[in-house]
Amino acid sequence: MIFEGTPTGEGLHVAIVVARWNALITRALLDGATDALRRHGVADADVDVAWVPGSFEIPLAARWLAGTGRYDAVVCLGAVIRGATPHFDHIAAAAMQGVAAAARETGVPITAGILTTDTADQALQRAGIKGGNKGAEAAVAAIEMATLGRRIAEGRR
Ligand code: RBF
Repeated sequence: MIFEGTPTGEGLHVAIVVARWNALITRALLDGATDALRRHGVADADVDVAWVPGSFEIPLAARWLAGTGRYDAVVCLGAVIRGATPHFDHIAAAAMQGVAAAARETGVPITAGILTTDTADQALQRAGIKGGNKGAEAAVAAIEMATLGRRIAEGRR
């Protein structure tokens, strides 16, 4: 049997965690994510958003949301920009590894639209200012994983 998720979000409940740090960029990611969820059939009323201070705090909020059992998937959005700070690698790694751990612990799909870039300009480009929006990609990946999980659990294609 071959299992595959689909980009059909009808009836799904989705939570979004978004970091306030670099808010100009993360708001664009949030716009991309909510727009993608809507276009793929997720009802606005079935989408909840939780703001956290920075990307370092994303995993805990994602874990809390996933742990409620109310959501089919959680989408995480942040922007870690290298600039001149040695903190960059630590924050980026903690955010990504923490998100992965929260997904494993709960069994709820949690996707990461967390940008890690050298400059704010690069982050803006990946937040849909000129083209693709990584928030939208993370939202569609969440829908795909939620539908894949259902199909695997039910043993059907
Ligand atoms: N959070 C981000 O989401 N993106 C960043 O680029 C970012 N840079 C930071 C740089 C420094 C030097 C510090 C101290 C924090 C930064 N944070 C950033 C915030 C971090 O994710 C977290 O919210 C704070 O460290 C509080 O725990």
